[in-house]
Amino acid sequence: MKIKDAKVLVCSPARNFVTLKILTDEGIYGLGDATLNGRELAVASYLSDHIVPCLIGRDPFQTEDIWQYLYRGAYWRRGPVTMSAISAVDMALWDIKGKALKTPVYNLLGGKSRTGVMVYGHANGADIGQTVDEVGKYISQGYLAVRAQSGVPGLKSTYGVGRGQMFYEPAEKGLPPENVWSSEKYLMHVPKLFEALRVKFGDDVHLLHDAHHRLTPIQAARLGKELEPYHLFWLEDAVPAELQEGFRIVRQHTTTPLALGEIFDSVWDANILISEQLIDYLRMTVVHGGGITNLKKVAAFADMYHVQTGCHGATDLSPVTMAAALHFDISIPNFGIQEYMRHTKETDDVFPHSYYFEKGYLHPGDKPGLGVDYDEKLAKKFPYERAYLPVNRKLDGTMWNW
Ligand code: GCO
Ligand code: MG
Repeated sequence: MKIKDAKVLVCSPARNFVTLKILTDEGIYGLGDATLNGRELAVASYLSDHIVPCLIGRDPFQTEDIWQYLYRGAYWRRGPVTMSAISAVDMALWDIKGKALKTPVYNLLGGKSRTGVMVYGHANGADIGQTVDEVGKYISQGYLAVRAQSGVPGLKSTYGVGRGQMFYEPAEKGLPPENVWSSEKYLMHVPKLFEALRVKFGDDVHLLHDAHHRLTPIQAARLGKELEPYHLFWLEDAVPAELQEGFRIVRQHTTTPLALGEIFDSVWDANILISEQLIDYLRMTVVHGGGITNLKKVAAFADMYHVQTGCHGATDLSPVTMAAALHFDISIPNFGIQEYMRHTKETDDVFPHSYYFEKGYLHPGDKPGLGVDYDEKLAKKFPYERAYLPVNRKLDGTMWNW
């Protein structure tokens, strides 16, 4: 079997997605997700201008060699644009391999290690009362784990508080929206949210929270400590993680489990975090972390240090990534949890898929390959529209992390 052609497909069914479709001379094709929120066209160009010409004529079964060719062979390694492009190729090749061998991809990764993939949903509200109600809706839909984010008194808008209740779509059309931030106000508020949630729902439901890169290490340490009575499943992205060593401070002060890494694209973003056991969950994902081929290796390394996975699964990752993540999640030994934000109907219609939700778990389905398709005709009805994630400023106007 040989790769005959590859198409880079950009569409916007409710939000922008970049999809790679690799076609073979035997009529089998594979799909990969290449979406990088707010910078989509950079990856599309990387693929069509630089990668696709190098793929033609290759054997699609050579997932490892092609990965090395694109990673080492580019000379310029790593970075989200490069790694998202490599990830898309890798996903599409695993999809082809599964279809050619007539088996779901998880069977090529070691087979099922569990019956289903526990997921967490996103609940948010303008204030504590609304957020509590939203968490209740997820619980009544069968979710075993829910991430809770609430508006902060005195701040007009904040991360995680959405447009639409079951959805949270941070990217907006036009130029980047500006949010206003105060770590002081936020830190006073969050423990009250989790106290209210435990009073209302008791101890069984897993509760998660995302600080979205906004705190300093000592502030994160304080938050982790104050949240200990409410035993969170995890506190995510408490501090921007460029300085991995900074997490020693957080770790020494709190037993709240820590999750990190949705923006990581290489094991070298997390080698200290993992080997010093500074985190509990690694959020690297198939689409930005180098595909299934790379993530398998990173997960094996993490497993040696008691770090479990918790793959990023926001709606800016397409159903192709969600499917790839589920095949990965269900097969590896150190799976922790999978994020699951539901896509809109428009998105699901463009990407018909076999994975499904049942009683708190996602199941990849048993179609050969990844089990996702792409309706090219329908996708054409949703042309790309430039959109950006928000930027963030402190109360005095200083730029801060969003
Ligand atoms: C999460 C994330 C997302 C990101 C988004 C950016 O935990 O799901 O933080 O909400 O903000 O993926 O594109
Ligand atoms: Mg996050």
